[in-house]
Amino acid sequence: KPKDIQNVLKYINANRSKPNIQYYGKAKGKNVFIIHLESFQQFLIDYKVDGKEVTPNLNRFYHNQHTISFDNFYHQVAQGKTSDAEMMLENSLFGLQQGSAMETYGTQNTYQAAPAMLDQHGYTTAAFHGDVPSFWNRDNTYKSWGYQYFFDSNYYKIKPSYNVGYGLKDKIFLRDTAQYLQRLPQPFYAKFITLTNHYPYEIGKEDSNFPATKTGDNTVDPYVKTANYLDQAFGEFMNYLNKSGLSKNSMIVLYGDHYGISNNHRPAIAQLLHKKNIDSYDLAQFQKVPFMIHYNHAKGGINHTYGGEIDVLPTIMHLLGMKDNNTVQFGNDLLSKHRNQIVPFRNGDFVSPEYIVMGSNVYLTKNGKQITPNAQQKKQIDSMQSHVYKELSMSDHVILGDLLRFYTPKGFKKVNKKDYNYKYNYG
Ligand code: GP9
Ligand code: MN
Repeated sequence: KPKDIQNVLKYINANRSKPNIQYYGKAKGKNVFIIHLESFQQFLIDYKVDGKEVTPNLNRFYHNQHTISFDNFYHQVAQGKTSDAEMMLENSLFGLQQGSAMETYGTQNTYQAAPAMLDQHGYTTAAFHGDVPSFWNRDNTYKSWGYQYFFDSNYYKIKPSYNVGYGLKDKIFLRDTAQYLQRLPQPFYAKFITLTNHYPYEIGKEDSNFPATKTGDNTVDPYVKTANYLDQAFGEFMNYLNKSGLSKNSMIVLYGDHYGISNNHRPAIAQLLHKKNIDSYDLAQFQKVPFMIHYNHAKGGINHTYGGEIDVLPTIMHLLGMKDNNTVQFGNDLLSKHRNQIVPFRNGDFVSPEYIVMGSNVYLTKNGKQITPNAQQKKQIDSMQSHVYKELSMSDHVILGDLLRFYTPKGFKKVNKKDYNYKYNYG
């Protein structure tokens, strides 16, 4: 068993992509903001309802010349939803086929996660979230990942009007976060998990008068309203970051964790996308979520590389100028020039610049045509498919076998969970 990790490392080392010198280390020493956009899909970017932009602030950010924006970035979550996204983003390990790895393997397993690595590079690390700490077993998992602080809902003064759905409304959450943020020694790595744009997409008139869509599907139609509210909250937070000067010495990273509209709503999705019918190709595209990176003077623009949540950590590490020669991470740097662009979904389907494979259906990515692969195409697709299964099963092996306990990368200090206590002290 301890030997298994050596096989994993061998595989990862053979597949690692080289950093792009145009970007490597360009955000070195900066604060890092990870802003989790709940249930936020890429199609919302520049989307209009009744002629009005749903997310004007995010759109502006997306098109800013110093934002590196990705338009072929996919979520890769399964049943663990938010927790799968967190697992991928902070460890570059896939979530599990079933359940939530944070719940079943968050407390006991050994990890070499982003917070621990950045801590050891002199960063203060903190997570902020307006829900109870036990949701998705965050209170335990974050210790395994080495978060120094976890500001959960107990840290926020709550009035009845402050809550909707799962917890604190995004505007209140981000506003009241400043008091803690101001006291964090810099540089810090801080993640903010928003909440309001979550099914069932409830929001009062006083918070958003944005018009709902009119597909007639009640689950779908209010989605743009809470997305608009999230956008307002983001806009206000950016104002704060700009006014306080924090944005100057920070790298701001935005991502959508997963779809907000599930595949069970095909007729409504077709209407939203102004299409007569939608097929598996459209549904695959519909799994795109935003991924954006912004820092002062960044060489921005829309980047078309194909990637997903598994690729975030290597990308961030390279921007921060951190070497990843010996890490166990399954993704690869999205800014690298020569990278593997096969994006696995958790069920083994995948997207690539050439093919989109959904079950037994194969599509050409460039035009959405369904094909019956010829011999040569079949060979290509088979080899991509086995790559996908290999990655997923190796990652599963790391988590299910707790393999990282048998291996500590050079220069990395093992996390000791007992070092952390997130209990709010009501003193
Ligand atoms: C709850 C929140 C929601 O704290 O993060 O998680 P989700 O339902 O999206 O997985
Ligand atoms: Mn979520």
